Amino acid sequence: MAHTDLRDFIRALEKNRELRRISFEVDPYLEITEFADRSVKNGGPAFLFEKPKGSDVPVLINAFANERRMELALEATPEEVAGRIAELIAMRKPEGMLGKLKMLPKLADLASIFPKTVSDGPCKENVQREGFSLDRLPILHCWPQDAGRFITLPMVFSRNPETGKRNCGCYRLQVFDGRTTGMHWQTHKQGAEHYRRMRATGGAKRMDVAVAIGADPATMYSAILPLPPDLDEMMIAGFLRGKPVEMVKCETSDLEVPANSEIVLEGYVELGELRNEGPFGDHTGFYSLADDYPVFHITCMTHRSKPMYATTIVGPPPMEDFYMGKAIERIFLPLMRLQLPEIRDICMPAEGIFHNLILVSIRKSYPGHARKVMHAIWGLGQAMFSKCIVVVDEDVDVQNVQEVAWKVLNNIDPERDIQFVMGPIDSLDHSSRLPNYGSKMGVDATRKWKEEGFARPWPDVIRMSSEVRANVDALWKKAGLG
Ligand SMILES: Cc1cc2nc3c(=O)[nH]c(=O)nc-3n(C[C@H](O)[C@H](O)[C@H](O)COP(=O)(O)O)c2cc1C
Ligand SMILES: [Mn+2]
Repeated sequence: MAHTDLRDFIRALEKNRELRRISFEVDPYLEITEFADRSVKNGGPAFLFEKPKGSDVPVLINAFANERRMELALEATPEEVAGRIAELIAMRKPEGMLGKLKMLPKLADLASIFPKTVSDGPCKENVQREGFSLDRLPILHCWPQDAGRFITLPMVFSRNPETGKRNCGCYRLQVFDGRTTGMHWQTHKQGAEHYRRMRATGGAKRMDVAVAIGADPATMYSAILPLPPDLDEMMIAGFLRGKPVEMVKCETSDLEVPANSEIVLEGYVELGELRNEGPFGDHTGFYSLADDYPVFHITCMTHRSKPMYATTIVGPPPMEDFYMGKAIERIFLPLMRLQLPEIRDICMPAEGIFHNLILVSIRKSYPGHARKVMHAIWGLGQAMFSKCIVVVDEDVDVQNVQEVAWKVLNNIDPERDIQFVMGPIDSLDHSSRLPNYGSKMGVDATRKWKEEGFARPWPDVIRMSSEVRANVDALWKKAGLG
Protein backbone atom coordinates (compact mmCIF):
# COMPACT_ATOMS: atom_id res chain seq x y z
CA MET A 1 0.00 0.00 0.00
CA ALA A 2 1.34 3.37 -1.00
CA HIS A 3 2.33 5.69 1.84
CA THR A 4 -0.40 8.30 2.09
CA ASP A 5 1.89 11.06 3.32
CA LEU A 6 5.03 11.86 5.28
CA ARG A 7 3.38 10.91 8.58
CA ASP A 8 2.50 7.49 7.27
CA PHE A 9 6.17 7.00 6.29
CA ILE A 10 7.29 8.16 9.75
CA ARG A 11 4.99 5.52 11.28
CA ALA A 12 6.53 2.86 9.03
CA LEU A 13 10.04 3.95 10.04
CA GLU A 14 9.07 3.82 13.70
CA LYS A 15 7.43 0.42 13.40
CA ASN A 16 10.62 -0.93 11.84
CA ARG A 17 12.80 0.66 14.54
CA GLU A 18 14.44 2.92 12.01
CA LEU A 19 13.45 6.20 13.69
CA ARG A 20 14.21 7.76 17.05
CA ARG A 21 12.16 10.61 18.49
CA ILE A 22 14.19 13.20 20.35
CA SER A 23 11.92 14.92 22.85
CA PHE A 24 14.38 17.44 24.30
CA GLU A 25 15.58 20.66 22.74
CA VAL A 26 18.24 20.45 20.00
CA ASP A 27 19.50 23.44 18.02
CA PRO A 28 18.94 23.57 14.23
CA TYR A 29 22.08 25.71 14.26
CA LEU A 30 24.76 22.97 13.73
CA GLU A 31 23.58 20.57 16.46
CA ILE A 32 21.04 18.68 14.34
CA THR A 33 23.77 18.25 11.69
CA GLU A 34 26.09 16.67 14.23
CA PHE A 35 23.34 14.26 15.32
CA ALA A 36 22.52 13.32 11.72
CA ASP A 37 26.14 12.97 10.63
CA ARG A 38 27.08 10.73 13.56
CA SER A 39 24.02 8.59 13.06
CA VAL A 40 24.59 7.94 9.37
CA LYS A 41 28.27 7.16 9.95
CA ASN A 42 27.52 4.76 12.83
CA GLY A 43 24.51 2.92 11.43
CA GLY A 44 22.15 4.88 13.69
CA PRO A 45 18.47 5.77 13.18
CA ALA A 46 16.56 8.53 11.44
CA PHE A 47 15.51 11.30 13.82
CA LEU A 48 12.38 13.22 14.56
CA PHE A 49 13.43 16.22 16.62
CA GLU A 50 10.24 17.16 18.43
CA LYS A 51 11.62 20.32 20.01
CA PRO A 52 14.00 22.06 17.63
CA LYS A 53 15.22 25.22 19.35
CA GLY A 54 13.23 28.28 18.32
CA SER A 55 10.41 26.50 16.46
CA ASP A 56 7.24 24.54 17.17
CA VAL A 57 7.68 22.47 13.98
CA PRO A 58 9.35 19.04 14.37
CA VAL A 59 12.32 18.16 12.12
CA LEU A 60 12.64 14.86 10.27
CA ILE A 61 16.15 13.96 9.08
CA ASN A 62 17.93 10.84 7.73
CA ALA A 63 14.60 9.28 6.68
CA PHE A 64 16.28 7.76 3.58
CA ALA A 65 19.70 7.24 5.15
CA ASN A 66 20.28 3.50 4.80
CA GLU A 67 19.24 0.64 2.52
CA ARG A 68 16.39 -0.48 4.76
CA ARG A 69 14.88 3.01 4.91
CA MET A 70 15.13 3.37 1.12
CA GLU A 71 13.27 0.08 0.89
CA LEU A 72 10.59 1.31 3.30
CA ALA A 73 10.30 4.55 1.33
CA LEU A 74 9.85 2.76 -1.99
CA GLU A 75 8.01 -0.19 -0.42
CA ALA A 76 10.33 -2.38 -2.49
CA THR A 77 14.03 -2.90 -2.93
CA PRO A 78 15.62 -0.77 -5.65
CA GLU A 79 16.31 -4.07 -7.47
CA GLU A 80 12.58 -4.85 -7.41
CA VAL A 81 11.80 -1.42 -8.83
CA ALA A 82 14.43 -2.00 -11.53
CA GLY A 83 12.76 -5.34 -12.28
CA ARG A 84 9.37 -3.66 -12.75
CA ILE A 85 10.95 -1.17 -15.13
CA ALA A 86 12.73 -3.92 -17.06
CA GLU A 87 9.40 -5.77 -17.41
CA LEU A 88 7.67 -2.68 -18.73
CA ILE A 89 10.45 -2.17 -21.25
CA ALA A 90 10.21 -5.78 -22.36
CA MET A 91 6.40 -5.67 -22.63
CA ARG A 92 4.96 -7.26 -25.78
CA LYS A 93 1.47 -7.69 -27.15
CA PRO A 94 -0.03 -10.47 -25.01
CA GLU A 95 -0.88 -13.83 -26.57
CA GLY A 96 -4.12 -15.57 -25.57
CA MET A 97 -6.24 -15.20 -22.46
CA LEU A 98 -3.50 -16.20 -20.04
CA GLY A 99 -1.10 -13.70 -21.55
CA LYS A 100 -3.71 -10.97 -21.21
CA LEU A 101 -4.33 -11.84 -17.57
CA LYS A 102 -0.62 -11.76 -16.82
CA MET A 103 -0.51 -8.33 -18.39
CA LEU A 104 -3.07 -6.83 -16.01
CA PRO A 105 -0.73 -5.91 -13.15
CA LYS A 106 1.59 -4.17 -15.60
CA LEU A 107 -1.30 -2.19 -17.03
CA ALA A 108 -2.29 -1.23 -13.49
CA ASP A 109 1.29 -0.03 -13.05
CA LEU A 110 0.82 2.19 -16.06
CA ALA A 111 -2.56 3.50 -14.92
CA SER A 112 -1.06 4.69 -11.64
CA ILE A 113 1.47 6.95 -13.28
CA PHE A 114 -0.89 9.79 -14.17
CA PRO A 115 -1.21 12.34 -11.39
CA LYS A 116 -4.74 13.17 -10.31
CA THR A 117 -5.82 16.77 -9.79
CA VAL A 118 -7.90 17.14 -6.64
CA SER A 119 -9.75 20.25 -5.43
CA ASP A 120 -8.50 20.24 -1.86
CA GLY A 121 -5.92 18.54 0.30
CA PRO A 122 -4.20 18.50 3.68
CA CYS A 123 -1.61 21.06 2.56
CA LYS A 124 -4.44 23.63 2.48
CA GLU A 125 -5.37 23.21 6.14
CA ASN A 126 -3.65 26.55 6.79
CA VAL A 127 -3.40 29.17 4.07
CA GLN A 128 -1.39 32.28 4.83
CA ARG A 129 -1.14 35.02 2.27
CA GLU A 130 0.02 37.45 4.91
CA GLY A 131 1.77 37.42 8.23
CA PHE A 132 3.83 34.33 7.51
CA SER A 133 7.58 33.95 7.84
CA LEU A 134 10.17 31.28 7.18
CA ASP A 135 11.48 32.10 10.65
CA ARG A 136 8.74 29.88 12.04
CA LEU A 137 10.40 26.86 10.44
CA PRO A 138 13.35 25.00 12.01
CA ILE A 139 15.54 25.46 8.93
CA LEU A 140 19.05 24.16 9.56
CA HIS A 141 22.26 26.08 9.55
CA CYS A 142 24.13 22.93 8.52
CA TRP A 143 27.89 23.58 8.74
CA PRO A 144 30.06 26.24 10.42
CA GLN A 145 31.10 28.08 7.24
CA ASP A 146 27.65 28.02 5.59
CA ALA A 147 26.36 31.41 4.50
CA GLY A 148 23.17 30.91 6.50
CA ARG A 149 20.18 28.61 6.84
CA PHE A 150 19.28 26.35 3.91
CA ILE A 151 16.14 24.42 3.01
CA THR A 152 17.83 21.25 1.79
CA LEU A 153 15.12 18.80 0.72
CA PRO A 154 12.52 20.79 -1.21
CA MET A 155 10.47 19.80 -4.23
CA VAL A 156 10.73 22.79 -6.55
CA PHE A 157 7.93 22.95 -9.14
CA SER A 158 8.02 24.96 -12.34
CA ARG A 159 6.63 24.76 -15.85
CA ASN A 160 8.40 24.70 -19.20
CA PRO A 161 7.02 27.85 -20.86
CA GLU A 162 7.28 26.28 -24.33
CA THR A 163 5.72 22.87 -23.73
CA GLY A 164 3.72 23.54 -20.56
CA LYS A 165 5.29 20.43 -19.03
CA ARG A 166 5.88 20.33 -15.31
CA ASN A 167 9.25 19.81 -13.62
CA CYS A 168 10.06 18.98 -10.04
CA GLY A 169 13.67 19.19 -8.86
CA CYS A 170 15.34 19.22 -5.47
CA TYR A 171 17.29 22.51 -5.38
CA ARG A 172 18.45 23.98 -2.08
CA LEU A 173 17.10 27.34 -0.94
CA GLN A 174 19.20 29.70 1.17
CA VAL A 175 17.07 31.78 3.51
CA PHE A 176 17.72 35.49 2.89
CA ASP A 177 14.83 36.71 5.05
CA GLY A 178 11.37 35.56 6.18
CA ARG A 179 9.99 35.63 2.64
CA THR A 180 12.99 35.46 0.33
CA THR A 181 15.41 32.68 -0.50
CA GLY A 182 18.03 31.79 -3.09
CA MET A 183 17.01 29.45 -5.92
CA HIS A 184 19.97 27.17 -6.42
CA TRP A 185 19.01 25.39 -9.63
CA GLN A 186 22.32 24.71 -11.32
CA THR A 187 22.69 25.66 -14.95
CA HIS A 188 22.21 22.10 -16.30
CA LYS A 189 19.01 21.46 -14.37
CA GLN A 190 15.46 21.76 -15.63
CA GLY A 191 14.42 24.66 -13.39
CA ALA A 192 17.31 26.70 -14.82
CA GLU A 193 16.28 25.73 -18.35
CA HIS A 194 12.69 26.90 -17.74
CA TYR A 195 14.06 30.17 -16.41
CA ARG A 196 16.30 30.65 -19.47
CA ARG A 197 13.47 29.93 -21.90
CA MET A 198 11.17 32.26 -20.06
CA ARG A 199 13.75 35.07 -20.28
CA ALA A 200 14.35 34.38 -23.98
CA THR A 201 10.66 34.62 -24.89
CA GLY A 202 10.53 38.09 -23.32
CA GLY A 203 7.36 39.74 -22.06
CA ALA A 204 7.05 38.05 -18.69
CA LYS A 205 8.85 39.58 -15.73
CA ARG A 206 8.29 36.74 -13.33
CA MET A 207 8.35 32.99 -13.35
CA ASP A 208 5.97 31.15 -11.04
CA VAL A 209 7.60 28.64 -8.73
CA ALA A 210 6.10 26.49 -5.99
CA VAL A 211 8.08 24.64 -3.36
CA ALA A 212 6.71 21.69 -1.42
CA ILE A 213 8.51 20.39 1.68
CA GLY A 214 7.66 16.94 3.04
CA ALA A 215 5.28 14.55 1.28
CA ASP A 216 4.94 10.81 0.82
CA PRO A 217 8.46 9.43 0.36
CA ALA A 218 8.19 8.29 -3.29
CA THR A 219 7.07 11.78 -4.30
CA MET A 220 9.89 13.40 -2.32
CA TYR A 221 12.38 10.98 -3.83
CA SER A 222 11.23 11.64 -7.39
CA ALA A 223 12.54 15.23 -7.09
CA ILE A 224 16.16 14.04 -7.15
CA LEU A 225 15.83 11.59 -10.05
CA PRO A 226 17.88 12.46 -13.16
CA LEU A 227 14.97 12.18 -15.58
CA PRO A 228 14.94 13.39 -19.18
CA PRO A 229 13.61 16.94 -19.62
CA ASP A 230 9.82 17.21 -19.78
CA LEU A 231 9.28 13.81 -18.18
CA ASP A 232 7.04 14.63 -15.22
CA GLU A 233 8.55 13.53 -11.91
CA MET A 234 5.00 13.14 -10.57
CA MET A 235 4.39 10.38 -13.12
CA ILE A 236 7.45 8.51 -11.93
CA ALA A 237 6.35 9.03 -8.33
CA GLY A 238 3.00 7.48 -9.25
CA PHE A 239 4.78 4.53 -10.82
CA LEU A 240 7.03 4.10 -7.77
CA ARG A 241 4.18 4.16 -5.25
CA GLY A 242 1.75 2.26 -7.45
CA LYS A 243 -0.87 4.93 -6.93
CA PRO A 244 -1.45 8.27 -8.64
CA VAL A 245 0.02 11.33 -6.92
CA GLU A 246 -2.77 13.69 -5.93
CA MET A 247 -1.99 17.26 -6.96
CA VAL A 248 -3.76 20.41 -5.84
CA LYS A 249 -3.63 23.85 -7.44
CA CYS A 250 -1.69 26.63 -5.76
CA GLU A 251 -3.49 29.63 -4.26
CA THR A 252 -1.54 32.22 -6.21
CA SER A 253 -0.53 30.50 -9.46
CA ASP A 254 -1.55 27.72 -11.83
CA LEU A 255 1.17 25.41 -10.58
CA GLU A 256 0.15 22.30 -8.69
CA VAL A 257 1.75 20.70 -5.63
CA PRO A 258 1.29 17.31 -3.96
CA ALA A 259 -1.92 17.56 -1.91
CA ASN A 260 -0.35 15.69 1.02
CA SER A 261 2.59 18.13 1.34
CA GLU A 262 3.43 19.27 4.84
CA ILE A 263 4.49 22.79 3.83
CA VAL A 264 4.10 24.70 0.56
CA LEU A 265 5.84 27.94 -0.37
CA GLU A 266 4.24 29.66 -3.35
CA GLY A 267 5.95 32.49 -5.13
CA TYR A 268 7.98 33.65 -8.06
CA VAL A 269 11.45 34.26 -9.37
CA GLU A 270 11.99 37.71 -10.84
CA LEU A 271 13.61 37.26 -14.25
CA GLY A 272 17.07 38.85 -14.27
CA GLU A 273 17.35 39.26 -10.51
CA LEU A 274 20.43 37.50 -9.11
CA ARG A 275 21.91 37.37 -5.66
CA ASN A 276 24.99 35.83 -4.15
CA GLU A 277 24.25 32.39 -2.70
CA GLY A 278 26.52 30.15 -0.60
CA PRO A 279 29.01 29.01 0.50
CA PHE A 280 27.36 25.78 1.60
CA GLY A 281 28.82 22.55 3.01
CA ASP A 282 28.00 20.33 0.05
CA HIS A 283 27.70 16.74 -1.25
CA THR A 284 31.37 16.77 -2.19
CA GLY A 285 32.43 17.06 1.45
CA PHE A 286 33.79 20.54 0.71
CA TYR A 287 32.12 23.91 0.87
CA SER A 288 30.75 24.84 -2.52
CA LEU A 289 31.73 28.37 -3.49
CA ALA A 290 29.39 31.35 -3.36
CA ASP A 291 27.90 32.26 -6.74
CA ASP A 292 25.05 34.29 -8.19
CA TYR A 293 21.66 32.58 -8.44
CA PRO A 294 18.05 33.70 -8.91
CA VAL A 295 15.97 34.81 -5.95
CA PHE A 296 12.72 33.18 -4.83
CA HIS A 297 10.06 35.53 -3.46
CA ILE A 298 7.39 33.84 -1.37
CA THR A 299 3.87 35.23 -1.68
CA CYS A 300 1.91 32.58 0.16
CA MET A 301 2.62 29.78 2.59
CA THR A 302 0.23 26.90 3.12
CA HIS A 303 0.71 24.01 5.49
CA ARG A 304 -0.96 21.14 7.25
CA SER A 305 -2.00 21.64 10.81
CA LYS A 306 0.93 20.74 13.05
CA PRO A 307 3.30 20.61 10.07
CA MET A 308 6.52 18.62 10.02
CA TYR A 309 9.71 19.85 8.41
CA ALA A 310 11.66 17.29 6.36
CA THR A 311 15.32 17.97 5.71
CA THR A 312 18.71 16.41 5.12
CA ILE A 313 22.35 17.36 5.37
CA VAL A 314 25.07 16.70 2.84
CA GLY A 315 28.81 16.58 3.59
CA PRO A 316 31.75 14.19 3.73
CA PRO A 317 30.55 10.78 2.46
CA PRO A 318 28.72 8.62 3.17
CA MET A 319 25.68 10.75 3.94
CA GLU A 320 21.95 10.29 3.41
CA ASP A 321 22.30 11.30 -0.24
CA PHE A 322 24.64 8.34 -0.85
CA TYR A 323 21.79 5.92 -0.10
CA MET A 324 19.40 7.92 -2.27
CA GLY A 325 22.00 7.87 -5.05
CA LYS A 326 22.72 4.15 -4.68
CA ALA A 327 19.03 3.44 -5.28
CA ILE A 328 19.18 5.64 -8.40
CA GLU A 329 22.13 3.59 -9.63
CA ARG A 330 20.08 0.38 -9.29
CA ILE A 331 16.77 1.77 -10.60
CA PHE A 332 18.30 3.43 -13.67
CA LEU A 333 20.41 0.47 -14.77
CA PRO A 334 17.65 -1.10 -16.92
CA LEU A 335 16.98 2.29 -18.52
CA MET A 336 20.67 2.77 -19.26
CA ARG A 337 20.80 -0.72 -20.72
CA LEU A 338 17.97 0.16 -23.07
CA GLN A 339 20.43 2.37 -24.93
CA LEU A 340 23.57 0.49 -23.97
CA PRO A 341 22.72 -3.23 -23.64
CA GLU A 342 26.43 -4.07 -23.48
CA ILE A 343 26.55 -2.60 -19.97
CA ARG A 344 26.45 -5.40 -17.37
CA ASP A 345 26.61 -3.32 -14.22
CA ILE A 346 27.63 0.09 -12.91
CA CYS A 347 28.85 1.27 -9.53
CA MET A 348 29.31 4.74 -8.10
CA PRO A 349 31.33 4.36 -4.89
CA ALA A 350 30.47 6.75 -2.04
CA GLU A 351 33.87 8.46 -2.17
CA GLY A 352 33.23 9.44 -5.78
CA ILE A 353 30.13 11.50 -4.80
CA PHE A 354 28.12 9.90 -7.64
CA HIS A 355 29.62 11.41 -10.75
CA ASN A 356 33.31 11.70 -9.84
CA LEU A 357 33.82 7.97 -10.35
CA ILE A 358 31.69 5.58 -12.38
CA LEU A 359 32.79 1.97 -12.67
CA VAL A 360 31.21 0.19 -15.64
CA SER A 361 31.47 -3.43 -16.72
CA ILE A 362 30.68 -4.25 -20.33
CA ARG A 363 30.45 -7.20 -22.65
CA LYS A 364 33.14 -6.11 -25.09
CA SER A 365 32.29 -6.99 -28.70
CA TYR A 366 34.43 -4.84 -30.96
CA PRO A 367 37.62 -2.75 -30.95
CA GLY A 368 37.21 0.55 -29.12
CA HIS A 369 33.99 -0.62 -27.46
CA ALA A 370 34.99 0.70 -24.02
CA ARG A 371 35.52 4.18 -25.47
CA LYS A 372 32.15 4.09 -27.19
CA VAL A 373 30.53 3.36 -23.83
CA MET A 374 32.38 6.24 -22.12
CA HIS A 375 31.22 8.70 -24.76
CA ALA A 376 27.66 7.40 -24.58
CA ILE A 377 27.64 7.93 -20.80
CA TRP A 378 29.03 11.45 -21.22
CA GLY A 379 26.10 12.08 -23.56
CA LEU A 380 23.44 10.68 -21.28
CA GLY A 381 21.59 13.37 -19.27
CA GLN A 382 23.18 14.13 -15.91
CA ALA A 383 25.72 11.35 -16.49
CA MET A 384 27.48 14.08 -18.51
CA PHE A 385 29.05 15.07 -15.17
CA SER A 386 30.97 11.78 -14.89
CA LYS A 387 34.47 13.01 -14.11
CA CYS A 388 36.14 9.63 -14.26
CA ILE A 389 34.63 6.64 -16.08
CA VAL A 390 36.42 3.34 -15.69
CA VAL A 391 35.37 0.58 -18.08
CA VAL A 392 36.16 -3.05 -17.30
CA ASP A 393 35.30 -6.41 -18.85
CA GLU A 394 32.18 -8.23 -17.71
CA ASP A 395 34.09 -10.70 -15.51
CA VAL A 396 35.00 -7.87 -13.10
CA ASP A 397 32.50 -7.26 -10.29
CA VAL A 398 32.21 -3.48 -10.21
CA GLN A 399 30.45 -3.56 -6.84
CA ASN A 400 33.74 -4.86 -5.41
CA VAL A 401 35.87 -1.74 -5.53
CA GLN A 402 39.01 -3.57 -4.34
CA GLU A 403 38.75 -6.04 -7.21
CA VAL A 404 38.26 -3.16 -9.64
CA ALA A 405 41.32 -1.28 -8.35
CA TRP A 406 43.49 -4.40 -8.55
CA LYS A 407 42.47 -5.37 -12.06
CA VAL A 408 42.33 -1.86 -13.51
CA LEU A 409 45.75 -0.87 -12.22
CA ASN A 410 47.23 -4.04 -13.69
CA ASN A 411 45.41 -3.79 -17.00
CA ILE A 412 46.15 -0.25 -18.07
CA ASP A 413 48.98 1.22 -20.05
CA PRO A 414 48.13 4.73 -18.87
CA GLU A 415 49.24 6.66 -21.91
CA ARG A 416 47.38 4.32 -24.24
CA ASP A 417 44.27 3.66 -22.15
CA ILE A 418 43.44 6.96 -20.49
CA GLN A 419 41.57 9.50 -22.51
CA PHE A 420 40.74 13.10 -21.63
CA VAL A 421 37.77 15.01 -22.98
CA MET A 422 36.49 18.53 -22.38
CA GLY A 423 32.87 19.25 -21.58
CA PRO A 424 30.26 20.28 -19.03
CA ILE A 425 31.22 19.75 -15.39
CA ASP A 426 29.04 19.65 -12.31
CA SER A 427 28.51 23.12 -10.83
CA LEU A 428 29.77 21.86 -7.46
CA ASP A 429 33.19 20.87 -8.84
CA HIS A 430 35.76 23.19 -7.25
CA SER A 431 38.71 21.92 -9.30
CA SER A 432 37.65 22.68 -12.86
CA ARG A 433 39.48 25.62 -14.42
CA LEU A 434 36.19 27.37 -15.12
CA PRO A 435 32.83 26.94 -13.40
CA ASN A 436 30.76 24.27 -15.18
CA TYR A 437 33.40 23.52 -17.83
CA GLY A 438 36.47 21.35 -17.69
CA SER A 439 38.04 18.01 -18.39
CA LYS A 440 36.90 14.46 -17.78
CA MET A 441 38.77 11.19 -17.89
CA GLY A 442 37.92 7.82 -19.33
CA VAL A 443 39.94 4.73 -18.47
CA ASP A 444 39.70 1.74 -20.79
CA ALA A 445 40.72 -1.07 -18.45
CA THR A 446 39.32 -3.85 -20.60
CA ARG A 447 41.60 -6.58 -21.85
CA LYS A 448 43.26 -5.29 -25.04
CA TRP A 449 42.72 -7.05 -28.36
CA LYS A 450 45.05 -7.50 -31.28
CA GLU A 451 42.49 -5.54 -33.36
CA GLU A 452 43.28 -2.68 -30.99
CA GLY A 453 46.95 -2.94 -31.83
CA PHE A 454 47.94 -5.09 -28.86
CA ALA A 455 50.31 -7.78 -30.12
CA ARG A 456 51.51 -9.33 -26.86
CA PRO A 457 49.78 -12.26 -25.17
CA TRP A 458 47.37 -11.35 -22.33
CA PRO A 459 47.81 -13.37 -19.14
CA ASP A 460 45.11 -15.17 -17.17
CA VAL A 461 44.20 -14.25 -13.61
CA ILE A 462 45.80 -16.70 -11.15
CA ARG A 463 43.34 -19.30 -9.88
CA MET A 464 43.93 -22.59 -8.04
CA SER A 465 42.50 -25.70 -9.72
CA SER A 466 39.21 -26.89 -8.24
CA GLU A 467 40.66 -30.35 -7.71
CA VAL A 468 43.39 -29.05 -5.42
CA ARG A 469 40.93 -26.76 -3.66
CA ALA A 470 38.68 -29.73 -2.86
CA ASN A 471 41.66 -31.78 -1.61
CA VAL A 472 42.86 -29.02 0.63
CA ASP A 473 39.32 -28.51 2.00
CA ALA A 474 39.66 -31.99 3.49
CA LEU A 475 43.30 -31.52 4.57
CA TRP A 476 42.41 -28.17 6.12
CA LYS A 477 39.93 -29.89 8.43
CA LYS A 478 42.40 -32.64 9.17
CA ALA A 479 44.87 -30.01 10.31
CA GLY A 480 42.20 -28.71 12.71
CA LEU A 481 41.92 -25.40 10.87
CA GLY A 482 38.09 -25.38 10.85
C1 LIG B 1 19.82 16.57 -0.90
C2 LIG B 1 19.98 17.04 -2.31
C3 LIG B 1 20.18 18.39 -2.58
C4 LIG B 1 20.33 18.85 -3.88
N1 LIG B 1 20.53 20.18 -4.11
C5 LIG B 1 20.64 20.63 -5.36
C6 LIG B 1 20.81 22.02 -5.63
O1 LIG B 1 20.89 22.84 -4.71
N2 LIG B 1 20.88 22.43 -6.92
C7 LIG B 1 20.80 21.55 -7.96
O2 LIG B 1 20.83 21.99 -9.11
N3 LIG B 1 20.68 20.22 -7.75
C8 LIG B 1 20.57 19.75 -6.48
N4 LIG B 1 20.42 18.41 -6.25
C9 LIG B 1 20.41 17.48 -7.40
C10 LIG B 1 19.10 17.54 -8.16
O3 LIG B 1 18.01 17.37 -7.30
C11 LIG B 1 19.10 16.47 -9.25
O4 LIG B 1 20.14 16.76 -10.15
C12 LIG B 1 17.77 16.37 -9.98
O5 LIG B 1 17.83 15.29 -10.89
C13 LIG B 1 17.45 17.62 -10.76
O6 LIG B 1 16.20 17.45 -11.39
P1 LIG B 1 15.90 18.10 -12.82
O7 LIG B 1 16.62 17.24 -13.84
O8 LIG B 1 14.40 17.97 -12.94
O9 LIG B 1 16.38 19.50 -12.82
C14 LIG B 1 20.28 17.93 -4.96
C15 LIG B 1 20.08 16.58 -4.68
C16 LIG B 1 19.94 16.12 -3.38
C17 LIG B 1 19.75 14.65 -3.12
MN1 LIG C 1 13.22 16.86 -14.24
